[in-house]
Amino acid sequence: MSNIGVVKQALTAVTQSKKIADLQKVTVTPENSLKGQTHTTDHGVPIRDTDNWLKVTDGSGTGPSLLEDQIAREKIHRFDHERIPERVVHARGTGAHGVFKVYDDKALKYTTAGVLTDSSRSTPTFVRFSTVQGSRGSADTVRDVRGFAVKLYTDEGNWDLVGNDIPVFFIQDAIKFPDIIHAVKPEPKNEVPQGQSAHNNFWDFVGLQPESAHMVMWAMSDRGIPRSYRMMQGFGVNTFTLNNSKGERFFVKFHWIPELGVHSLMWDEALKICGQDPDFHRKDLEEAISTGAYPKWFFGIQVIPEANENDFDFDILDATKVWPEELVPLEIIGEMTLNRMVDEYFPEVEQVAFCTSHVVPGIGFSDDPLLQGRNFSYFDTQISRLGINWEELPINRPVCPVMNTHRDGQMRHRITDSSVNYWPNRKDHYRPVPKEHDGYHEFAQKVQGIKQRVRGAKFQEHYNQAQFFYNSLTPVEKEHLVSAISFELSHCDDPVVYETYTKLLNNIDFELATKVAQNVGGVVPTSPGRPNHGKSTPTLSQFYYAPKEPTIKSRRIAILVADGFDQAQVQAIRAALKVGSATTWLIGPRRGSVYPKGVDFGDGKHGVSTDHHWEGQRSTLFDALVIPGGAKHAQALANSGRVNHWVREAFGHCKTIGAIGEGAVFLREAAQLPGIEYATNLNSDIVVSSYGVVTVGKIDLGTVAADTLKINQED
Ligand code: HDD
Repeated sequence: MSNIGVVKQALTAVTQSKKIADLQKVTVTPENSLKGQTHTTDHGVPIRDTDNWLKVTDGSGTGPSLLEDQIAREKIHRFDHERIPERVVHARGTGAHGVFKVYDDKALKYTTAGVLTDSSRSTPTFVRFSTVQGSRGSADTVRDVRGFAVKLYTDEGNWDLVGNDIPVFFIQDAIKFPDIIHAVKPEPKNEVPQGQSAHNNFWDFVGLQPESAHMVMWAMSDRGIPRSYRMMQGFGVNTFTLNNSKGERFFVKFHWIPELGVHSLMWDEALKICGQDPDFHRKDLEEAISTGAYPKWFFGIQVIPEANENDFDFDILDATKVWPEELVPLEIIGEMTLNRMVDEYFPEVEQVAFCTSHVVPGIGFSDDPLLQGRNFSYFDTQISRLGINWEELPINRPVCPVMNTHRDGQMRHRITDSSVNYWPNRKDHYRPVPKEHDGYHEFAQKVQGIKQRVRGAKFQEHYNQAQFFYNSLTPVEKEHLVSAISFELSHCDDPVVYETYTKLLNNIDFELATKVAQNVGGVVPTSPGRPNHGKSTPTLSQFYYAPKEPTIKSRRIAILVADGFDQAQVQAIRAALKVGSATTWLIGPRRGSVYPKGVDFGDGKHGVSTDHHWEGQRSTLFDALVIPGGAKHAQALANSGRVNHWVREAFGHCKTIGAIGEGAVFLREAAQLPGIEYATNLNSDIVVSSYGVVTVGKIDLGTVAADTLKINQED
């Protein structure tokens, strides 16, 4: 068994929950019991041969295949029907199991929901992360919004909190959802592009629908290219409500904040990873969970008492607006940890189905017009994807009792042994919960008005918060935003589209509009479209979420080696990084044995196995890089064009690079990282230079003839 396998087995014990126990009832074939089991048909008949179709043959082994072969027919027919419709949005994703806990009962003043107030509970959860635009087989690291959908299997039923990694949405009213999605999806004429919003139709739509301006800023910021699903925030986005035992109602927004901080890829990295490892985020989640680096999020709520609904200059029911934390503080009340990957993708990740309308007692909806429409849409889409009995599927069914008069329909699994299937009935089956007890009840909201297709007055303002977000970014985040919008608009070839959008940008910020317009040939403004209000907050920049103590937990660190590397140094580095819970990966000239300093090449005994060949895994797939000493090894690195590119690329992506002795000479003389100071002798033990390049002069670097390290000019 591999190391990861051993760790996985050891971790299984701590990842049990009511939901896992429930799923194990249908996990009929745990992997360790499969060995040696007999192959059967679906109707259970053991079969002797699953490799050859029944034929009429004269003994030569060839001849026409017979349709009467029910075993072959079953195999092919099952296969023909393996696919179900992919999700109309968020088709590409991955998922994991976990647990949710609250710290105390502080939220009792807002809600009766046990899941939010009972600290003795460990509520099982399943989370599905996703991209939005691409189809099921698209790449993970595209620029896009990320879905963050959480199913909480509470004692009072399932609560689905179906959010994103961005706190606002493109549109205010659900009736516009088909328009925004048609616009962003591949164009109808040619079905391009895949996994991209960089095309005419998306920018055409958002240019004409300015309520999207705020979310476009977020999506084009570094939030659109997360480093990992584990390193992004999650937001319920819509305004929900909480009800307490006194009959009071509060408006609420839900937040997830990652323990590891919010981190992004560089755009150049993201583009390359799309090709080098399209499953980068899926694998990242699996690697973290299987090595015990369980991803964790803190859970927070922003709460507004009903009486204060109208106290703000924005409408708190408008999903294109955040509630600034300076106005509505974030209260952290719990946490969620993901601790178990799925056993099989399809029945768990593909069949999991979320509905915003699934809430539990103590939680309710608001008149947020986006949420109201979502509450219709999700149930409907699950019927078309999975059929009317989708809630009976193992991953979707609650861990508390389910009992009602719903019956029949395709793929019904439950058998209810009752002679009545209606209420009221003479047998007193399916009695609703008495009023004085628990059970879901709607808040008695007074509603009166005129039927109209309209939006509230405050819904008409679209730029204040887009500007607020832009103002809150650090200079480097602003630079990335300019580059991102420029990339996207450069992919639009209709001048009407990029001219319209650059004009719109001038309503957000003059400098932003000018830079983008100059880059893409848009309309360069001569004066601001509207004044910049100058307001900002630290809480919108992703730097705000850096962990209090810097951590390398679960980071992937490459150690570049060639024959002749210093093994003692590598062992020391690996041990030190393991203490910080990082993973280390030896990258060498070949996957197989590489021979350390002082050992004969190919001696058959002292080789060290590398994890990857340096062509096989590029620097983009790692967070940092270490180059140990060893003269012969450093020379070999210097001679490889690929290695030089590897190291320069890591440097270009601002990755931390460490080098020791001859490794540092290689950096200085061959890779020639610009503007860096290096350790040059034994006395300058360690030099931390700009851009996170750290060199250690364990040896007198002066003794290594610099000019013996030459760059291979092929690269
Ligand atoms: Fe949605 C899927 C998030 C608005 C209609 N949505 C879906 C998923 C996420 C979101 C994370 C994937 C769930 C999964 O992993 O299975 N959607 C959002 C957020 C929104 C939002 C945060 C704005 C606040 N969505 C929205 C609107 C509508 C929909 C306004 C329709 C009126 N969304 C759907 C859907 C999907 C979906 C078509 C496709 C697959 C599914 O529901 O299960 O019904």
